Amino acid sequence: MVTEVAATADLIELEDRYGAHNYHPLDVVINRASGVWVWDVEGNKYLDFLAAYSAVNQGHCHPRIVAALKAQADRVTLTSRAFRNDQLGPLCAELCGLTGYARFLPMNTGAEAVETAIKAARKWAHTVKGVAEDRGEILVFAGNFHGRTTTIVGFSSEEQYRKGFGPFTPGFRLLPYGDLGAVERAISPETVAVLVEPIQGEGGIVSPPAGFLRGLRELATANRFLLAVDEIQSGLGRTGKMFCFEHERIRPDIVVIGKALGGGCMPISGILADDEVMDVFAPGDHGSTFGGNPLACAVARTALQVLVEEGMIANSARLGDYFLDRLRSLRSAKIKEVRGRGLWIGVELTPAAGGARQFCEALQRQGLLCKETHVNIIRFAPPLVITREEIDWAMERIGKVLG
Ligand code: IF1
Repeated sequence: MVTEVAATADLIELEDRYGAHNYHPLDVVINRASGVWVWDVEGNKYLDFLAAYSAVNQGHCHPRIVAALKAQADRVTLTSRAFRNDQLGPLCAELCGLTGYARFLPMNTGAEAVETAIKAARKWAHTVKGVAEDRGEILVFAGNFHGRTTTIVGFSSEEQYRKGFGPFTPGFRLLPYGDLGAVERAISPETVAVLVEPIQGEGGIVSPPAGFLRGLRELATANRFLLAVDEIQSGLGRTGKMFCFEHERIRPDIVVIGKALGGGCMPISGILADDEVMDVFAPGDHGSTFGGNPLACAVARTALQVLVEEGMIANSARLGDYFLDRLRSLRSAKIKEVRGRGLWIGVELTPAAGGARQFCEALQRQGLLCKETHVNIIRFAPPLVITREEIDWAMERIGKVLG
């Protein structure tokens, strides 16, 4: 097969010249991918250790997911919610069967699903709990990342995400992550919900102290506010369980999902909740043109099936432990800490190491793609279909670059 291949430099130039400059990507131009591997336009092969920030947990171009995409694309792709389609109902039912929640509300991007959780919590507090309109307060945590809308960046603790984008939505209170005492002191009759990542991804793969989520659950129940857990990145197998909150054996009132729900093919997100919360939405209260479209729903149904049927969640637990052990046994003066859960691992470098970016660039030259977060943290999050041999292959290169 002869394809026209533009040179890397030309494609980068086009993007830099005609695209907005809101990213600083590694200069690798990918045009093909399969499983854990991707190829650039020059034919170089790389192991993908980012997995599109956990949106391709099932591996790139999973054959069953791509087949579902193609089959559905030939039938019907979009109806809007003004009419019904034959994929949304089955997806909702399958998600509820898998997770034990009563209802699912579909959106497209993660940020939209978080916005949906915020709207649900506020309206629940107003109509069910009796908090005065425009008074509800949502508790959030320093180091959070929940998306890029103006409401969401308004409660970010990261200066860059906010600067210049105000004025912001009121009604959020920022607390130290992992500090149950601070949460307890912040609770008032106007507390609507707590919104939390079970592990902070953008924050640097930061786990709260054991018992934090369980403590939030207890405070939410005792004080009658909602526990909303953002599982957009941590969910769908990433940490070795379907949801990260399962490690603490709790059940949130709202679960926010996205990313891997679309199997790396389609943007699809949403919230899971029971009737008391979901019933606050009446026709016209909320929605989205593309939300619940049959193409995304068909893909999501298959994305969930392969995740479960092909043992990807167990693989994440097993190989995550293995990978973590191997990284921890690296003796390197550059490494300050190795942490994570399942196949979601952060390697924090010492300040003296000179920043994580150069190591990501060095790993790229070795055939391994990963991305720094903040200045000193390299994150490793391969597709959940990775094998032990592929981790060994990666470890050889990581050892070379960090050793
Ligand atoms: C980018 C970060 C990761 C998320 C959680 C909601 C969203 C995200 C826990 C919003 C999105 C993405 C966004 C992406 C990079 C990525 C990211 F570095 F920016 F923070 F993964 F670590 N909740 N995370 O992680 O979902 O609206 O993007 O679908 O470039 O902004 P979205």
